[in-house]
Amino acid sequence: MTIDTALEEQDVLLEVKDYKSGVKPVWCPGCGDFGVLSATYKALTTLQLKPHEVVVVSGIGCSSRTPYFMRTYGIHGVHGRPLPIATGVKLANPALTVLAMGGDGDLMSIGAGHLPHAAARNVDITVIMMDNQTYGLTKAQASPTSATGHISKSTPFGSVARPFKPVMLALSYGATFVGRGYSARPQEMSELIVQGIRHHGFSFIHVQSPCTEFHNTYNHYDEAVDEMPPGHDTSDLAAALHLALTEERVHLGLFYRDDSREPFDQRSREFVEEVSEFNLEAYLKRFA
Ligand SMILES: Cc1ncc(C[n+]2csc(CCOP(=O)(O)OP(=O)(O)O)c2C)c(N)n1
Repeated sequence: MTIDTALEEQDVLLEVKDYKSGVKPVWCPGCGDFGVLSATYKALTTLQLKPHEVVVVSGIGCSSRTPYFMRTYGIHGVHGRPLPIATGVKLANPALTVLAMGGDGDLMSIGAGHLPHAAARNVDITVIMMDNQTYGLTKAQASPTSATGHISKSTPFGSVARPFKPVMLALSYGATFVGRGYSARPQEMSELIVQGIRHHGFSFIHVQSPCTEFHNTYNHYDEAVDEMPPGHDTSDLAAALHLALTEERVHLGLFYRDDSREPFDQRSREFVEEVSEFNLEAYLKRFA
């Protein structure tokens, strides 16, 4: 898709329609991913980001089709690899706003090994994980976030594994912005995405995004979701971890943020300057 840069150059107020590609989503009726898509359109509109300044990177899955529906740049990558691709895009052009969007299979299963590294490096990208607790595209195998006992095509006697806790993982890997949204609450999610994009560092937004076809959890989440407890201190990592481990309630909103750490793209620009003064011989002597 080409982006009409005439619109970009003018100083016009961008509206939600300006971020829509015109390709109609192929998701099933009621799919939670519609809520995530509309929250993302809304967030880009709030931030008035020019479509050519935004890159949406995904892997493979129903949720990973998102870039097709957005009038931004996009890369529909390979399964599990949105984070390395998004990291490369951000390092190549730090001026871009880079979103990595995918499912619980994509980011917690085949791509799980990339999350710790991207978070620990504090790459300035915003990850939006659409968690339906199943593999939707390949028709209902259990995923790493499926509940213990979950019956599916791949677990006919019930899943034996304990479900991953994505918010807890992101916090423990060192993500500097961690929040949770729910597809049925797109307005709140949109505000979280705005904050995540504004945050200069690695942002991880976990979204409970039910799959109406294979694992319809709307009734469960309508009842289970909750606001952040009053007075929750978003600079307190231990408090955030404690909330993330809570089984009874599913808290929505911002768990944690740390604005003190230097993002990776900034550090890597400094490397370029350091490399020009680098003395390889002297360096290697340290290890002789
Ligand atoms: C290397 C590789 N292995 C397996 C697949 C098959 N595959 C495609 S999507 C997918 C899982 C999708 O689940 P998720 O990421 O949770 O996305 P959803 O469809 O639920 O949104 C799998 C296993 C693939 N495309 N590539």
